[in-house]
Amino acid sequence: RDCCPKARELYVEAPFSIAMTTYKIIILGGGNASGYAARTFVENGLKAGELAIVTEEPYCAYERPALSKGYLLGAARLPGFHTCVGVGGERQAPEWYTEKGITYLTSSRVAKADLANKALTLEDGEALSYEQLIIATGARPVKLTEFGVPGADLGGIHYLRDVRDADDLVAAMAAAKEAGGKAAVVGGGYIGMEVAAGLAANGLAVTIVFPEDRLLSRLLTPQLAAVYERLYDAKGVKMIKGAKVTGFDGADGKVASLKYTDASGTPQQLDSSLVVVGVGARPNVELFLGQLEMAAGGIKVDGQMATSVPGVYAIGDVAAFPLTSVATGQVAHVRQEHVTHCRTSAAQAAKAILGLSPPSYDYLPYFYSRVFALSWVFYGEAPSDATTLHFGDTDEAKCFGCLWLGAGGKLVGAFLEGGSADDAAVLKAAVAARLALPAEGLEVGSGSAVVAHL
Ligand code: NAD
Ligand code: ISD
Repeated sequence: RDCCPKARELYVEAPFSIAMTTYKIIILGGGNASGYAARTFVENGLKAGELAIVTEEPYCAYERPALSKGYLLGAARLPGFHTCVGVGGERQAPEWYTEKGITYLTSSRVAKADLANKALTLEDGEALSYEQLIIATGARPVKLTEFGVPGADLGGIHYLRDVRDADDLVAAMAAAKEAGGKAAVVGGGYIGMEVAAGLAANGLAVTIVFPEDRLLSRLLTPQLAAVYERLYDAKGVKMIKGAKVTGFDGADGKVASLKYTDASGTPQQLDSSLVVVGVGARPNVELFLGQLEMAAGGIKVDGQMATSVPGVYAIGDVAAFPLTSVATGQVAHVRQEHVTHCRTSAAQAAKAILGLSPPSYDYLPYFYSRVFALSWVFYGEAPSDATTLHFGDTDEAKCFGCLWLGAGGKLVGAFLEGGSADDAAVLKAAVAARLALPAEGLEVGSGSAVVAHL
């Protein structure tokens, strides 16, 4: 502006001043994965001022799985469950980031990501630039409004993804209980099962409405699902299977009932002043469309979590990484919406950025859940064409499970309810090693007996 008349004119006329803050590393998205990446950077000598985390959430990273479990029971509240307490690590409350010289921009939504110019623009116009970028934008709940379901925008219809959603739900639960109201849960997956258990534990009359013939049908066999369904039944939770939600009715902008067609196609109605919807999640990729290669609905990465643009990495729910199937041995890009992948992919990207050249990402799919007093783990895959071997005492519902045997009797998946951490570790190792087992004649006793056999 001092030497060029045109620049001076532009400078004087510009309605705002353009200030660009540069960081060595920016993490875009402040979910759980960002906290785990920060931890790995700090463990490896990050210097003050090198890292910024930008998130639209008003909180520093926390262990998201708590929201559908302990949070609904009043057992988890911030700052108690900030990352990394989920693995017994240090609790990274906001002061932790300040002490480490990490800039944490909360309530800051990125409106534009210009990967060619290594620049991010926040909604308020602030501009940031980076040398290396980690994308950790996660996923958001699929909404029934996206399908044009009539009445889906009424008040009292909840989704659960972040602390704000959980706070809204906790307040709505209290109000519904006060009013002696009834709650409906749409979807029989992870959110459906965990939230229904939370609502019931809070004394609400709950009905789960879902299209499949059993709970968590993408994982549970009919035999396993039957055990959990008996438990829900015993807790007074009703289930409407084979149902398609067709709309909601309400008064004064607030939901009063849910409409659905039952398994025979007959229209039905269910009174409910509180509805929680858990019909899946959608990765947040919109900022990067046309700039990055995509796969499986997410951002395609390699075994270092590197995307198709040099210096840009993706981790957690949004990343589609190469995974070797335990069942087929084939490699395909997949996304894993699970906290363990969130943690390990975060560490992987941080190490890659630090030049530590970690071995290519090697991940064994793992899922877990806790409902009422029950708690299960699952390792590997549950292909529909595998031979399943159920074990344990499903009547007592204390310790039981299932093994999935693929080609050649190789163990490709294992589910265990109620076992010890040591039992789970044995199953994990057996699946990772694709242990060959005889489908016939295997002694299937209690969970522990099966583990001893393995
Ligand atoms: P999900 O995929 O586990 O379950 C979705 C359920 O909704 C299924 O039963 C599905 O058939 C049903 N559904 C789909 N469309 C529907 C429709 N139009 N009407 C009625 N039902 C419909 O997804 P979720 O439960 O919403 O969970 C969201 C995300 O959170 C997932 O990534 C999940 O893995 C994650 N999560 C995981 C855990 C855990 O691992 N313990 C717990 C909570 C959430
Ligand atoms: O294990 C889990 C869990 O309980 C979740 O809610 O993984 C999900 C994550 O929050 C999604 O990555």
